[in-house]
Amino acid sequence: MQVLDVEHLVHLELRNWLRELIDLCHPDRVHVCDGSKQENDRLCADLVAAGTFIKLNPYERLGSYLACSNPKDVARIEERTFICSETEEEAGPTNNWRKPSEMRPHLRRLFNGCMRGRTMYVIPFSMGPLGSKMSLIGVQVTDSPYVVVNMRIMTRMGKEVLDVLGGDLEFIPCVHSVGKPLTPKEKDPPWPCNPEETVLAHFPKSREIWSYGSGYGGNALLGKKCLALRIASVIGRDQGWLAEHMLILGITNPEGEKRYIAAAFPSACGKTNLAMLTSSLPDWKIETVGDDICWMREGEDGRLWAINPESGMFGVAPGTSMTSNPNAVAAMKKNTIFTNCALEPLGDVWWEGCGEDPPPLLRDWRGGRWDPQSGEPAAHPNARFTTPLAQCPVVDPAWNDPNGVPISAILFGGRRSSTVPLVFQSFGWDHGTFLGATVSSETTAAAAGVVGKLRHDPFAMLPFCGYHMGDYFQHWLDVGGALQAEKLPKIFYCNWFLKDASGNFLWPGYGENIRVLKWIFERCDGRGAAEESPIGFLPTPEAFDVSDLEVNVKALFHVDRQQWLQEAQDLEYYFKLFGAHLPKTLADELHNLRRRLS
Ligand code: SAT
Ligand code: MN
Repeated sequence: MQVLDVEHLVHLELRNWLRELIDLCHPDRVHVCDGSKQENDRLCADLVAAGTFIKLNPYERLGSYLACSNPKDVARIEERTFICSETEEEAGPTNNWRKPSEMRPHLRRLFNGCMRGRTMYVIPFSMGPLGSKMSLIGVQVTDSPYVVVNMRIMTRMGKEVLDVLGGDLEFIPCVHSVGKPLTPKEKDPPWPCNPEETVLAHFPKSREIWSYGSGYGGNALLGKKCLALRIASVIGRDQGWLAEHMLILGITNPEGEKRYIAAAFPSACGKTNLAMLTSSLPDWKIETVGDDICWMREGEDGRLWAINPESGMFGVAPGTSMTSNPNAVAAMKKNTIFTNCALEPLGDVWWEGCGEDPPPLLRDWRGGRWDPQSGEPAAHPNARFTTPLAQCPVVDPAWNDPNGVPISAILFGGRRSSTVPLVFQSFGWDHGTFLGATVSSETTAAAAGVVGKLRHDPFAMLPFCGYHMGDYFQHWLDVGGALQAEKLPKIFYCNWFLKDASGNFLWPGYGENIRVLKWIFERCDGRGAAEESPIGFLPTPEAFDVSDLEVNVKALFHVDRQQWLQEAQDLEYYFKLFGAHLPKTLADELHNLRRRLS
């Protein structure tokens, strides 16, 4: 392993920035990560020695580990997430705002000496294929080796990134600390963190990220939501492209024709499952480009092209099984980091909905013997697996292509038990933007707080947009307006989560979702019949393939005028939140919806 030294880095700005951080955080040691396997092996061995990692049974899970977090550090914390723009208006009504002149001194106080007794790791990483015009480079400083080994899966990381960065390319500075300095005699807990002082600050103008106090997921792997969504959404606004909370999949029909679809759903609503679904219709095939984040911009041919800025999945474990997602199950057979899953006595992981009964003597995510009678789950509901995307059996051949893939359709969806039918198509780009703006969904365990509460989550970006949401809507209208209408992706809205009066799901979901994608594919090709309804185009009964399925088609595509008038009323109220920033086009779309309903 080649030892990289801060003082030998060729990038002057990077060197100076690191010197300042070393002065501020006072780490005992500094390690610039090269991303090599040797480095990773050593860090994993250190994590095992520290009690953070348990090495899993290599016959079941080669090169894999389980980490269990502090019970106070298990999810994203939206109340502690801040956009520090100059004015509150720039951050908009959906973000927490702090004045930079208040946040900066607060951060200086928190970070002062915060890495005492620890190693400062320097992680150069690329969001997007190395050297792609669409990629962005970040450098994360962290005192968590758990973060380093996760970042090595989730991003392209290490020496090659420094080579691309060269002496003068720009990088996005990301500073992270678990916020638990150690005195010389103190024993380090297995999951150091500081829940009382946790704060995640984003500076859109200087494009900086500072995260303190949490070691979990999106709070700590700063390339993901912080850079690839909150900061990238601001860069995309300034440069004319889109940074979205979307999966990207390729779909191939029986004739061998292929299209790419991007789809936005809130966290823990099945993006990973949809991105790699195993089709229930023979001869239809799905391949995966990404399962969480999508950057889209105009390509040379005037269409929208997309890359997945990540290189791994940070997927929700509970509910992942051979039935719901056999490809994810195969992907996580090796080189995977599990967090907050339960542990079997023979050294494999277990979670609710894994398809197998809990074995005796299960250890729960808190580290104690699990009592099946307790009513508590053995795995935390937001337990995760971190797995290289390349290990997914159906990873798309173009997933790492620096040019990305051309997008034919965009889907929006949320978790709605009523009102919204299984699938419908927008009348055009502006109406599609309106549909994105109207996404509502029941909250999940991906963020701290109440689960199952219906809330507006426009474009599934509510916790991830780095500026005023009203301006973000306008940006969507502008991006679409700049492209030729016939080259624009078609926009759809879908809802897998409809329930009947007894609370049973109306739609089987998972592999059967291919039927929805099939109709979308055919609509993109100018086939696939549809009929106009007040809310958009619905599939005609003949055009929607329910062969061999026992479902209530009528209920799945029912548009209840009363419910929709109520929905429109609620939207009118919601849209007021955006004040003068609400694009007139969207107010007009709402007006038109009302007119069509009455
Ligand atoms: O932000 S995380 O990556 O921790 C989880 C999520 O919201 O998808
Ligand atoms: Mn997500």
